[in-house]
Amino acid sequence: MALPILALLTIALTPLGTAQPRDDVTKRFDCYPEAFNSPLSAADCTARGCVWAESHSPREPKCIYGDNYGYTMVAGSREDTQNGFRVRLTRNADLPPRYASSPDVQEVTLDVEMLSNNMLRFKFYDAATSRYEVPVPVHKPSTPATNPAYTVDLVSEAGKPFGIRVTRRATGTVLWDSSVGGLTFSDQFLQISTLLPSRYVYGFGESEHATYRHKMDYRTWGMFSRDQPPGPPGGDGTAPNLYGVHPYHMCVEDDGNAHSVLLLNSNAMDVTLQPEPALTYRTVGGVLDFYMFLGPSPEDVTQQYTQLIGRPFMPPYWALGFQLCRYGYNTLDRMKQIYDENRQYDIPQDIQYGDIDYMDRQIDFTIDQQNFQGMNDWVQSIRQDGAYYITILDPFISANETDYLPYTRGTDQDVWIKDGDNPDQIMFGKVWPYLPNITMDPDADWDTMIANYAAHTAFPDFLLNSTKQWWVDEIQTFYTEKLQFDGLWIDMNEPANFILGSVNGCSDNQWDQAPYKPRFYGAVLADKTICMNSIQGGTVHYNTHSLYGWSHSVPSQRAMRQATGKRSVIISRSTYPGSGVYAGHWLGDNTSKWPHLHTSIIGMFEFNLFGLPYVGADICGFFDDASPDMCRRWMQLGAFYPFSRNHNGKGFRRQDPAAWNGTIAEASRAVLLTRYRLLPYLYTLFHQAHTSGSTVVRPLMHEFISDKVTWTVDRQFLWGPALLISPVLDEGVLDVTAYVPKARWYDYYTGKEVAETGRMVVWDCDMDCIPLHLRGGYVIPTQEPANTTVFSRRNSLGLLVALDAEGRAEGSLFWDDGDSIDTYENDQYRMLTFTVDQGVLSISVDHDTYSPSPELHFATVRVMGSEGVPDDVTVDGNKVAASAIKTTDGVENMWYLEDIILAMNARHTISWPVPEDPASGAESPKSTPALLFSLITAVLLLLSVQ
Ligand code: MIG
Repeated sequence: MALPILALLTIALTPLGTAQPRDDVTKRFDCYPEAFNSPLSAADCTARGCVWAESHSPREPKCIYGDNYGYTMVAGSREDTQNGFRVRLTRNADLPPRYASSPDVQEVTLDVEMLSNNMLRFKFYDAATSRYEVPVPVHKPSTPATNPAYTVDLVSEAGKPFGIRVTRRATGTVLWDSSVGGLTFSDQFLQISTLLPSRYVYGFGESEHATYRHKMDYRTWGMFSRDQPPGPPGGDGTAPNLYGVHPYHMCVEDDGNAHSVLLLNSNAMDVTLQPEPALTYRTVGGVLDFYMFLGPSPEDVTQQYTQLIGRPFMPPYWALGFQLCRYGYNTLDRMKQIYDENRQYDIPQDIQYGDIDYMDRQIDFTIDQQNFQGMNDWVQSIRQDGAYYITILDPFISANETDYLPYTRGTDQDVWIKDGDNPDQIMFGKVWPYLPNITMDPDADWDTMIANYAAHTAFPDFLLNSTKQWWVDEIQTFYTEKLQFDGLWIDMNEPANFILGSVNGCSDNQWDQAPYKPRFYGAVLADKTICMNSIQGGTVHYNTHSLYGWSHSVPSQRAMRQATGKRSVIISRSTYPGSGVYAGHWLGDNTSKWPHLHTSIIGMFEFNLFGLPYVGADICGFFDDASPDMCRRWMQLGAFYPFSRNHNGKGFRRQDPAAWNGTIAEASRAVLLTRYRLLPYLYTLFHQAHTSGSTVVRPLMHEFISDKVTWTVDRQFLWGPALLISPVLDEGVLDVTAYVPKARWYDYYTGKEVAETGRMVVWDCDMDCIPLHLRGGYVIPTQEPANTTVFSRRNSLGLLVALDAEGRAEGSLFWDDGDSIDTYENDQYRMLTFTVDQGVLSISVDHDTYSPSPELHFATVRVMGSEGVPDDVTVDGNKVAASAIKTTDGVENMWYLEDIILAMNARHTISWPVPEDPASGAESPKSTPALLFSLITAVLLLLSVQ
């Protein structure tokens, strides 16, 4: 008995182990973040009212906040509000101003709202002066906090800075404690720091992170939307701020409970992750409006977050198919040729794209009549193949064309962002196109080209209703008159600009010359975008900049639904919390290099946390030439991106599946057929994301939180709870080192059970291999694949039944017509559930307001993990011939039926005899260790809360 008990102890100890207190770190909150790359003197520091302290390591700040820095509570100011309370804070009188040009707000108000049992909000604002607040709608829960999972205390002691403290009631863990000094609330600089309960922090974006779990070594991440390809980390280990902004992170406490925090603020900001562990936010405007979600599981956290910011949109079924794109087909003939070649190789492909080269000189709403003449005819012709077409549109509109109606109509309707220095004039930048009717020097460099030849472009102000309507109308007109496309790809909406600020540069104003420059890429805020004092949405672009992509997505979805009458799909480069309601996201202009396979998994994890599960990277890489082996491995990985698109930059070597030789086409076809086979499962996961906010691509940690090893796994991922994907990510490697969490797992291809779990394993993996495993306890619906989903959706379905240790499994299937708008909301869908227990598989119809063709049926059922192979199986009460119960040589405990006909429209039962349930016996051999395990767990739990 000794051995099993030891083993149980180890299992139980790992999840409950607590963090080692770090005595090598002092609590240091940086009072001089500007000095990270410049010398600083003690005098500079004390002049700011801070404390000079020699640091122990180069990254540690030298100038830190003392206990007097911040605010104190105004005595007696606490008052109850409808769902919380309010207090007033006053800035310590002896502090010098933080920045002379940015007056400190002397009295700050703090509102605490207990929004539900697991959601709270705390907001610091200036009750006397209205300040910018993010216009993204949030959906506060209507359920009051009757039994909150948290308590909120105010730390207000003499000689200590004021702070707010949030504690998880169940465990006593302090989730937030801002009584560490440094609270600053000035006009253009706001800062708050908090201690964190653990060093397991995930999220914040958009940046390319080398690991999913953050490094807590004073790394500082800038957040400000930017036309910036993911690139190499800078000297301090951080990488540039990219296209979107997500001031949102999840923290997993040392006992495995998770919480997350949103700072709903859209100004340029940065965050520093510190070893205490602690977190500092700095932003250059707005208010400090925090929402906290108590989980307690990572999935709960994501569901609560998307409850607030909005659940992700439901993609049409075809948007889950494989997609092919490149920048620089340059002619319709070339696009056709590549499309045809891929079809000759039988590559499953649902979507063909047109990038900006289809346009006349890259002008929105035009088609190049020389090189893409006949494009719409061709687009209509590929529908016979079951294929769909997505087109690109950029936001900016050329102002130098004659008879260009989108511009003149926009001007008539007053849709443009205005010049901050001349508010009745349009703010002009320069992007595309080049001026009409000019001769260009072919040898000119980029800056000269832009300076001499680029046209003036106006930027639509998508925060205005008039602009939204104009955009919807322009898309409708383009659709009706020129091109009937199915989905829309919106690019460059950071917004990107090829010159700094505007055609006149930017004036010396308080927005472009803000006193604090967060740690973002670019020397000034207007770098690669428009001037910060431009007038947008009734305020300055300084406040709204990072909302541009979000505001562009909203009318884009409306436009596409109106034009097509269908659900359609939108892909946006720039995103913000709430974007997932309208759009998906690709991870931007990556490079054809091996490390970008790995970082794409981290990017998918992050966007699933952010509520944008429809995400993927450019398969085979955007910049540079891919190598055949890399592209082959990337096609294997990319076949499991929810948004699965091979996209390439201009001028680089072809990298579509048919580009290489038959071998890569074959390999791509094989893995895409696997994807298509699994689409009913993926579609159901999207339905769950849409209705309950769960993730689609899921870090292992979300399913195995009690196993701390999973907290750092970012080279493997799950689809939902049940499918584990362990791709090869490195050059020249023919095996995969994977972590297999404790559960029953079955090889997807063979049905063979994985022998050893709860440890790292090494699987051989030749160039055609991508390991896939099914988790015991789940039933996964499948469908015979085809080259497009139009055809695969007519094929027969199947069920993969992966039994858990108790012989049980469950699953579901969401089914509708695949492309109507809001089928769930309009009650036009079918929901099947699958349960297996005691040798009985029931297929039940939980919801039936959509009826598929009566032909549609389940034809195969595969049962993995059964105790031996039954000799007697009944389907809907009819005994199956023994010869119809199939097995595979060398695979134990797996059997399957083929060629059965179980109509999707009806309920069904399949049953087989199972050996008597050992757990039901009074003195069964299994019950003793199980009991011991529960006892030990209970004792350890008790110990851990001391
Ligand atoms: O910088 O439309 O990220 O996917 O192919 C060029 C051309 C603008 C950037 C996008 C990329 C797209 C490209 N665009």
